[in-house]
Amino acid sequence: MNAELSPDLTSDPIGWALPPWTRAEAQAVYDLPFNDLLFQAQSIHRENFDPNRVQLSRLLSIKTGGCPEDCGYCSQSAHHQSGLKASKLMEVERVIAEARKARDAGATRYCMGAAWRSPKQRDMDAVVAMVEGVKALGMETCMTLGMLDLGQAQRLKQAGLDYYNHNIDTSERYYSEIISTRTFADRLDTLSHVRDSGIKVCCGGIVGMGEEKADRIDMLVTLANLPEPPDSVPINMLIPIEGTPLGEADPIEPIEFVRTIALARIMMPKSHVRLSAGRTAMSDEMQALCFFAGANSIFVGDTLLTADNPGEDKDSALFRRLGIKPMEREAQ
Ligand code: SAM
Ligand code: DTB
Ligand code: SF4
Repeated sequence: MNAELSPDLTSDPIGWALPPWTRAEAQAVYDLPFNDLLFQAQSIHRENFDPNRVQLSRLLSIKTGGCPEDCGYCSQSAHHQSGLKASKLMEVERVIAEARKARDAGATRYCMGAAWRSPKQRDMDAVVAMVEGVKALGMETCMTLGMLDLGQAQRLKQAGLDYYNHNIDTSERYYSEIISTRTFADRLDTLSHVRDSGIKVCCGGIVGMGEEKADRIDMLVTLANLPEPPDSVPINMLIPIEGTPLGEADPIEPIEFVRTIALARIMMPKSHVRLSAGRTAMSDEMQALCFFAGANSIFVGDTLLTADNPGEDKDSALFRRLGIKPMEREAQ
């Protein structure tokens, strides 16, 4: 490793963790001996967060399937034959009732996802009513509805939306291998509309789509070098879905996945790093390593949007064994 790029392991860990990051600097960190990488990540984590608290988010698919986009990983794309049944936009009252159940089970953030390229103007009233209703329950609100123009972002902000999830998914170089119906630049445009409207950004990606190590590193470099790093960084491990182009993808090597989490923590010290999709395929030990590497948020509940998630009993048993407690809601 180039000595100049080698992080100084003896200095204050946050001293060198500042943007802008170059790929070479990020790669030098990613390639550290595993114990040094984890020690750095955990040290930075402790400077910024309670190491034994993990934030709990709950997902709901408010509009499932039939999506016009062709994302190669997704069960909801109309371009693939995943066998998923498409449904219409859910009724506002039902969304609020589901959110109440999630709140009573300990979730502090409610994330509503729709299989849209972007919301139609005619859907905005219902979506706004969902934000207002969930907010009134005392939960943080998050939505992921595809691309937004500035006006739509401002309207959601006015309704009280706290977070908008919009992932860059992978590196700019690999993006067109996975999605052809929109570009990496389209993603960045929506992210700037969200940021400019004052909504907090939730943005991350997927690991295990056949990408190279350089793609994982470049994805994190792009995120860390945004005008502000995202408040929340979901790192998903691909859930291979039968009938999609990535249905037969080889699983990511677990240590590579943990390195990706650690690098995200080091490059974005103040962000919540979410150990997102794919936990059903992870051992408890792998999840424990991810928490040690700085992951401090998860999705709870039996289902993500369409795919399985470990469920409350498994997660509370894991938390008990690890001495982890749910994070309180952030003060508003
Ligand atoms: N349609 C909206 C969009 O694409 O922005 C929102 C919903 S989309 C399902 C949200 C994110 O879920 C995607 O950007 C992707 O990162 C993640 N995701 C979808 N399918 C996945 C899978 N099979 N495995 C892992 N992550 C997945
Ligand atoms: C994110 O990064 N992961 C969540 C959330 N944002 C919307 C979605 C995961 C979806 C997993 C596949 C499914 O449930 O269909
Ligand atoms: Fe549609 Fe989002 Fe799935 Fe892509 S990831 S196909 S945009 S629902």
